[in-house]
Amino acid sequence: MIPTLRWFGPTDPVTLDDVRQAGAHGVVTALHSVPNGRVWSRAAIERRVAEIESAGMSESGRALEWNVVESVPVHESIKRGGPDRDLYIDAYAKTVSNLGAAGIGVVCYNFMPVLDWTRTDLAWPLPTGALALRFDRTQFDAFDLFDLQRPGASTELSEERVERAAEAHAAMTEDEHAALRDAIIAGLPGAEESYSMGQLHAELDAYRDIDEAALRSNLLYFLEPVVAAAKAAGVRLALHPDDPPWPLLGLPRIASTAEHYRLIFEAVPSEANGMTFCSGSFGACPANDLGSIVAEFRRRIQFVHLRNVELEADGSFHETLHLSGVANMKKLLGLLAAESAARSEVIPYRPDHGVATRVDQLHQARPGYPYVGRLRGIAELRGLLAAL
Ligand code: DNO
Repeated sequence: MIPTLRWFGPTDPVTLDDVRQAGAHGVVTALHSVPNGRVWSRAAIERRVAEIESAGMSESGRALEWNVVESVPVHESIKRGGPDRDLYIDAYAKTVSNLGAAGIGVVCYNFMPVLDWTRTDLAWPLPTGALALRFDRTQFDAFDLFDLQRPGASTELSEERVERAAEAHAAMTEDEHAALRDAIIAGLPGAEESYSMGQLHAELDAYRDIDEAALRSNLLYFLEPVVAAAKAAGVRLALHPDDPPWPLLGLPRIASTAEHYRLIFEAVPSEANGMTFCSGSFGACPANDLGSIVAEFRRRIQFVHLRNVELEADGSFHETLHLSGVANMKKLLGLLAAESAARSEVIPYRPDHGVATRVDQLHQARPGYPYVGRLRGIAELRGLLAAL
């Protein structure tokens, strides 16, 4: 398998030298400055390829390489099935063709409506004092019910959850309210959208008539032409699971479980229609059996995110060190490495997120993406693979 690290482009305080020196052979990045929905031009892609290759040698003995795009964002109009979706689908297919022409083989994307990945707390102290990301179900409910005041929220949630959320809401200071709101709607790294409360209401309203079946049919409508373009360009698409893997704010979810992926692969069987296996996203739901997801979809897995979570009694979870938590990394890496060895195209993986260590806390870093915490992650994962 190919070790990679995510790099957010020229504005990232973590540099390509840092990426090489961490032991990554590949870079996972995107043209984050291109507005969502526009075509990524061949020239802009080639410039980024050249920038990465000219950074120097990786420990593979070859130049650092841009292996995976994470992500080409899917425009909301495509997810909602809007009247102008064909324009955006066409632009997406062109971007995929341009990426393939530049030799980039994997495109990671997600199909979560409105919000990309979501956490409520970006600095949750672990017992050692390192800071991790956390999703607190009660705090999220409190935001939904009392801050956003989403119509329908109180009827969807159980009485007990509403009561607990009311208590949590009343106990929060103004600063805590603001931090919670920011964590949820300001957009975490890689999420190309952020919203004001008014915009969020409008976005949610636009999904009023879209249930799980409608959202899935919008995904399949998008996949038909885009998978064909990917196949022709030698690109494999890799759908990232929902994070967290359950509905939020009354919005449907269609990539949270093995059954969800089965439906997608049965409908569009082309091998260019693949999965990003994310141990942390799937792992946040105890009903997801990580080993059997890898075993069932191993042929479809084109990219791997490795991180770990600890589950809390009420359905909350927090992120933790790569080798401790619900995911048995030894077992998962064993299965993934065997699959990778059997292929002509080796599977790229990256340590997903990392805790903010004391040193990281002295520097500016994107939530979940501090350097030292991820350096520890990639080192532990490479060590485990070497031992296997
Ligand atoms: C979080 C990432 C996500 C991921 C997208 C994929 O750290 O895993 O932002 O990149 O959901 O499109």
